Amino acid sequence: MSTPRALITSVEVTPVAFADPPLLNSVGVHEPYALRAIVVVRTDAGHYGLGETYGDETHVARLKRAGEFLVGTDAFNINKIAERVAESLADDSGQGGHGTGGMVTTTSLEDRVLSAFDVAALDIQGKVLGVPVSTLLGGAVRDEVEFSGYLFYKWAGHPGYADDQWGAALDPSGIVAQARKMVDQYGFKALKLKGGVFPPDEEAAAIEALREAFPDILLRIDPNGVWNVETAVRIGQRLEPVLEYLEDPCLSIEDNAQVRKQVNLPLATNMCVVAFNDLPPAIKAEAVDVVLSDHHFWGGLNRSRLLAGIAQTFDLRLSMHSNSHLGISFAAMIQLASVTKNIDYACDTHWPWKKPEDDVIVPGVLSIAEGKVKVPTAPGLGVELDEAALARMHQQYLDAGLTKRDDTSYMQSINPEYELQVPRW
Ligand code: GKR
Ligand code: MG
Repeated sequence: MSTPRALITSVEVTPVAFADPPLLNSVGVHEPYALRAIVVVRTDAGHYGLGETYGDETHVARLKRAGEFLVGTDAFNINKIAERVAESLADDSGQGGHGTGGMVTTTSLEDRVLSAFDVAALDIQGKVLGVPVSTLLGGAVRDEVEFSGYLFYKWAGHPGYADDQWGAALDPSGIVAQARKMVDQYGFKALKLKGGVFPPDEEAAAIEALREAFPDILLRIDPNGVWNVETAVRIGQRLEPVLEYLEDPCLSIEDNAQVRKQVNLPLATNMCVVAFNDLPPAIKAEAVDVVLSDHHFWGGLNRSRLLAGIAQTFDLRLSMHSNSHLGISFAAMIQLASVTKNIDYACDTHWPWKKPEDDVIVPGVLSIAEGKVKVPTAPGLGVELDEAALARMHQQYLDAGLTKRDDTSYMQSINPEYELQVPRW
């Protein structure tokens, strides 16, 4: 049997936009549309592979440039793809295009550009060989992946738009009502509250109200690093009896290390350990217990497997971080979680926050029931591109007129007094 090959003949990168509710966070509020970039890699034998990542224009420009460097490369050689991506970035200043609205700016440039191509190449490999991506990554250890319900403080609707189906959630009772809807609809067994929005004691009260309303559900809070050490220790100690883990109470490795010494809870992060070179100092400082992996900035699925190996070696636990995303990213997250034995917690997802009809994949494959998603078993990622939907969502991007995620400016357009502050409390 000859060695499989799949020569890349073209790479298309298409920015798309989808409706997003006014979700509040530590840097402002989500805009009416979230942006993503859809990567379609085509091969000489007529296969295509899909990738999805941030839609900020700087990132899109980098993806397009990297795509040009990949033509002629074999989709079975991801090491070569990584080399070509690095070459495409040789003269890059590294500024901008982080895709997180300024919340996390220290991810590796090469890894976040490589990620979408790693996923697309694996999708192609799976289609050529007739196996799911999970098989290429060493084989699924679970056939369903568990997700947590991701709660946000939010307004009833974007100013000037109709209210959305979720309603307002601006205090403990609003958060409990939102959680009730999420749990009824999706069956989540774990809930995470996006904090860093209101004074910490109010957010702690929301967690306590959730505990009372849902005695058996696992709870987490994530203020995205805007608490100082003193606040983080005080609130952390208050919530010791109710939390599964405390996520990014402070921003730096040093501050989180101090908090961890004084709070008897696992400390999780997707902000102070976001690249391979963060691991040695974080491990040395004993700053965190749980790394929230995210293939979009850890270099794709292959390099996320490497992270899982390092985590196992150094006795770190793993969970999974999410940003607003569509179905291609969701499929990739699910394939990765299905093969990662040491994911010890339900993974995060923003999936419930988007309208089901807002997607670029043929619907019907991915759905959350009982808090879990069945791992697709069709070749590759297991999802197919809907070309008409891609065109429609690209038009939505053009009509939205947004070129990058900017929660802060949007918030300031509504409340001119709003200022960024880290730490805020
Ligand atoms: O969607 O506003 C948001 C979140 O705050 C997101 O951007 C974070 O990256 O979910 C993320 C987190 O866990 O920090
Ligand atoms: Mg987080």
